[in-house]
Amino acid sequence: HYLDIPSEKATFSMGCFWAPDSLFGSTPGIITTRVGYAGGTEGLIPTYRNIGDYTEAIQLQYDPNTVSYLELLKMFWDHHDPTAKFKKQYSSFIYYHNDQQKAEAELTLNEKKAKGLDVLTKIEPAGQFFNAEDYHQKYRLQQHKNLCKDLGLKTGDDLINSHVAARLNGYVVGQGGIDQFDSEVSKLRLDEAAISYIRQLVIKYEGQGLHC
Ligand code: MHO
Repeated sequence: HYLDIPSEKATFSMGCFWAPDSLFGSTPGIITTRVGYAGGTEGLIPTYRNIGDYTEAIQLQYDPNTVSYLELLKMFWDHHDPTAKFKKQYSSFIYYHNDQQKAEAELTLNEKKAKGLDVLTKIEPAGQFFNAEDYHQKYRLQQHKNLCKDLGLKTGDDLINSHVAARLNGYVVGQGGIDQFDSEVSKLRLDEAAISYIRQLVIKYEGQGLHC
């Protein structure tokens, strides 16, 4: 059972948080995901409408024996433009949870800079993470209301804590691809109707990339 698997946290900001939620959700080794707000002024309680100086962030629970932090960092760098100037809400941040993550984040940042890239990414210690509103959790999956209902995903907490929700939030937009879906589908304990519904979405959207 996945709850017995050793897990670590990773927290990234890389623009609108819907896309990395799907990107990482179907990545092997990711256990659960949640989207929220990080990195702002202590004492301010951020919301989507009143985000203050927080960034939209994704927090991952991952199994370090299956996916390394360096692999997650590679995905972080490859899936947003760290040289683009945005307002703070969409700015590029790595929030590290321990000294090793900090060192590896700095290593990869320095590699980018050594290539002459004007990288704006900041590396900061992970502070308090505020969950985003329920409708932002597994946003792509939530567009399939009947599927969520059939899977018993009713509340924001259901969506945050469910491994299956994390995987399907990627698969419904084609992330992970059909071969990976077929190879892990038996572990997800879905009924036949759900499997064929999701399968046609994976096939339809595979390779089309992510957007917000
Ligand atoms: N363009 C998107 C951004 C949402 S994101 C969670 C929208 O406003 O619908 O910041």
